Amino acid sequence: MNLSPIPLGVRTTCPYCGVGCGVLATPAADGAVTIAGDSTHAANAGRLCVKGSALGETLSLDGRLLHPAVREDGVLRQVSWDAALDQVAGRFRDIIAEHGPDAVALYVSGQLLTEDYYVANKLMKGYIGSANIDTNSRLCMSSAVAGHKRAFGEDLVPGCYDDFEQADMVVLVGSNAAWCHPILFQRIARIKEARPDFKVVVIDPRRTATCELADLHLPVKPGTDVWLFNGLLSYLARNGGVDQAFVAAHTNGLDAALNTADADCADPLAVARICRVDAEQLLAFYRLFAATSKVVTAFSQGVNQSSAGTDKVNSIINCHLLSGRIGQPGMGPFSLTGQPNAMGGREVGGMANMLAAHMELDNPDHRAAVQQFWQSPRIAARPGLKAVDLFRAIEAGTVKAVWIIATNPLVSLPDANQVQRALEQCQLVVVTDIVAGTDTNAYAHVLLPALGWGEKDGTVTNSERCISRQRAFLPAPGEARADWQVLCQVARRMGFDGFEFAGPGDIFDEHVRLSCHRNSPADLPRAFHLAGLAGLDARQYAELAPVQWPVQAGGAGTPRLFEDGRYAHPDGKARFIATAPRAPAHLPDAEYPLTLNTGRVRDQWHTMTRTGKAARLAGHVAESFIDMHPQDALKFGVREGELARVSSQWGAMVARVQHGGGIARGGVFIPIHWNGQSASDARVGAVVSPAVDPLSGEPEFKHTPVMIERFGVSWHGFILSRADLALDQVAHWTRIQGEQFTRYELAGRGAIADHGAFARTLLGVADADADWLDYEDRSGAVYRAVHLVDERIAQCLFISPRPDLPSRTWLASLFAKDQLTQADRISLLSGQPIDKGADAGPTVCSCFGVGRNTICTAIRSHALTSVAAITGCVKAGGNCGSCVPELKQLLAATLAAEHACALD
Ligand SMILES: Nc1nc2c(c(=O)[nH]1)N[C@H]1C(S)=C(S)[C@@H](COP(=O)(O)OP(=O)(O)OC[C@H]3O[C@@H](n4cnc5c(=O)[nH]c(N)nc54)[C@H](O)[C@@H]3O)O[C@H]1N2
Ligand SMILES: Nc1nc2c(c(=O)[nH]1)N[C@H]1C(S)=C(S)[C@@H](COP(=O)(O)OP(=O)(O)OC[C@H]3O[C@@H](n4cnc5c(=O)[nH]c(N)nc54)[C@H](O)[C@@H]3O)O[C@H]1N2
Ligand code: SF4
Ligand SMILES: [Mo]
Repeated sequence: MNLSPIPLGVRTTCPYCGVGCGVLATPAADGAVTIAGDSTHAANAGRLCVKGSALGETLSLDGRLLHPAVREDGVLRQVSWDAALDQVAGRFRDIIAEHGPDAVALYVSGQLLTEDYYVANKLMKGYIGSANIDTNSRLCMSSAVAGHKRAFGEDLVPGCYDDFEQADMVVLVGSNAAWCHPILFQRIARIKEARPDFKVVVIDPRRTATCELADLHLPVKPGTDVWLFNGLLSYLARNGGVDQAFVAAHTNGLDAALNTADADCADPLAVARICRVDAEQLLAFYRLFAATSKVVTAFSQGVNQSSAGTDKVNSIINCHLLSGRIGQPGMGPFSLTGQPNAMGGREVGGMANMLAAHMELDNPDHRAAVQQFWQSPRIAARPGLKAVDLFRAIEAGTVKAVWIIATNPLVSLPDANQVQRALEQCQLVVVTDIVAGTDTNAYAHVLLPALGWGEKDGTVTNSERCISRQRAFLPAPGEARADWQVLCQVARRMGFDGFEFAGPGDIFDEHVRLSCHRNSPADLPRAFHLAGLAGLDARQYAELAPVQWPVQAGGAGTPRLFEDGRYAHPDGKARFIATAPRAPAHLPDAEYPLTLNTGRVRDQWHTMTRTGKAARLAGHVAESFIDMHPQDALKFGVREGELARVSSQWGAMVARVQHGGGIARGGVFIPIHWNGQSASDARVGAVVSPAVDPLSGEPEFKHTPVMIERFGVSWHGFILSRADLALDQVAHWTRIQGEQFTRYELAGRGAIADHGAFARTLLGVADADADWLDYEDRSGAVYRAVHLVDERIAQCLFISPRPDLPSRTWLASLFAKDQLTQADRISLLSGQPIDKGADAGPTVCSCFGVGRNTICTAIRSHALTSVAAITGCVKAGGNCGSCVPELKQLLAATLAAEHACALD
């Protein structure tokens, strides 16, 4: 019998957020990959959010960096690996010989695998002998790390996801989990459904999708969290919220912390005024917290990314210590990690002020222990430069060579124009990436192609300390190599031994052994260790099942820390930290009167190098936007749907104004994702303040004083085109990936003398005989053109003096047709579908491509009253569930509108 082989899925881990979901990937012979959730992985039990579900659509090789290249006379030329590696090793060696080890740096990423990260850190700290290795985790988790160390003596996340199930209340502080940690959020949603008494509190200046689940939303004034939690500490102390026995036995420093809290925050009314929240609501939160012993306080970038980020973290932990709500099921502070391996990077000490395996750079015994273990020629003697300072040192010329791996700092660092200046004049910029055209790559002297997700092997650690394998299921494309391998090859060429690893399993084993090295109570104890994973053979490493560290000698993981009340400070106690509240580094003034907050949208990942490839993910939020209060828009003379320019003392960007995000007056919110590849000038990093937290060095991404003004244009337009276009001639453009086309939103200045000629130039249609239809209205300002090839639509362009252009969703549907009908042609030129139902509106459900108009029509015409009914009717929300919070909003809004009509 001739049976075709049944494709077997490969178990791996999602490369996006810190929830760390298990993925089952099944490649087919034609290269397509079927993606499903891994039902055996505890983080997600088979579920995936929309980004995870769309992973298969991001794996094509177009746009990939496949060969090493070196810049000669300003032009990048493909070279052999040998030539590229010699170049990197040789120039690093020369610069170190001339200027010392601190003249070179690595800037790496929480998206590296633990094995890659381990090798990078070993090379820099143990062999080059400098600690100038920092990472984008500086922009992300460093305040949480610093807060954990101050409170617990080591960077330890006490709890686990199961604590959410066991809790009676979850407080989400500065976290838009509905969009940023969707699978964890859905888990909370299911708990709430099963137990309606379960309380959810959201503390966020914006009314985010996460608020859909909230019993209470405190829309705090940005930057005021320390006041709020100091106020809670003070309230608990005065209202019977103290676990005296716990505080006495297991903590230090309460008096100082409480005195500090009482000094400014003893009066809830005063706190409410400062935090700009309703006093009754603030008190309601304090009472709820006091009355509920099983509370998890989960926090993310609204906490960490602040010039008081570390204090924000400790002000939260203080409240859990005071009430003894830590180390037991269903309670504790919980830092939500951002990147898939934010935690793994911390295990290997990937930041400039850490050493490997939770040892400390400023501890001479730790330095000696690591050097002894590595048998390395040297060990960095002092902390290196943190990210923002590192790029300043590059601009100042003290750091002369930088190797950037798996991060895109030209987009993601604050004061991003400074990063550009730094890289422009740096002697040697090496970049390892998987994508050819990133904003950062444009400044590389050497470009090295890395293996991407699905091609590489190693481990990652998620928010709950769970180590999971990422496994390869695709062949290596082009000449791409694994990051660990490239690092080892450069290290060997620099003349260093200690980098003879046969594969990631070997590196993992060394990492495991270092975690156990001299790790005993009498020697150099650390809570972090992986004793139970020592000596795995190749098969055991290949089959490694998810496990939470610390991993005991028998192999058992540890879901929860501090159950015995012992902390990692030498006295075994946790510490209260006095957190005196202070204002953000830069406050609005007459010149920059608004406060810029930045963050994420549901369907994009960071600088869009991967999610930007999936048409399914582009429809939800197609363009960058400036969300603001309608009255502020009036005040500053900008209008919803039109472009505006936002500027700060550091830089400027342009995006479209919108309302509806629940932004209080005085604030604007702009997403972080758009960059020089996806828009002409929407890079918000250029605007963001480089102020940092003095302890953690984490930038204040959420609080920059800005000005907003009209971005005056005389026409608006858009193009859908099967071919990619270069659009230098227009004042503003955004590029959006469609199913079978690329969409460009455009705006321009000045009168267009000859629309036909202008359109043909933009679309690159030189052939006078091309199948070309166009229409110009009598005013001569509204113009439409369609270019057909073999009866199919190849390109279309619409221009108008107003931004109210035809529906892109409707036009997109024409690209699926093999032949346009006469009716299609007529509607194209009249700029509207003949069948009005053909306009689905902007995508809400990305999995099934269901638009807002479709959903609202269904709600109205079928009198739907629940999300389940919407799903039953139009499928929306029936797969990953990421759009459920928005479906609830639409339901409420549509029902409210119906109700209002009924009353009329
Ligand atoms: N879709 C998507 N998901 C992601 C990512 C992505 O790029 N896209 N990235 C991942 C990464 S690396 C990270 S770090 C996480 C980030 O996850 P989150 O931290 O949840 O996301 P952000 O949108 O950066 O910011 C969270 C919220 O902080 C609020 N905030 C701003 N200022 C303050 C303040 O002063 N106080 C309080 N309490 N809140 C404030 C903002 O309004 C925002 O809603 O997301 C991860 N998940
Ligand atoms: N204004 C503002 N800025 C922010 C934030 C904010 O909230 N506001 N958040 C900050 C935070 S929390 C974060 S985490 C950062 C994220 O910022 P970045 O790290 O700069 O963003 P990514 O787009 O994830 O960059 C990852 C890069 O690595 C490449 N890559 C992917 N896989 C691999 C691989 O396996 N190997 C190699 N070598 N390369 C690979 C990708 O193509 C991409 O170019 O942004 C920060 N910047
Ligand atoms: S929640 Fe979504 S993005 Fe995050 S790990 Fe899970 S599937 Fe990936
Ligand atoms: Mo992050």
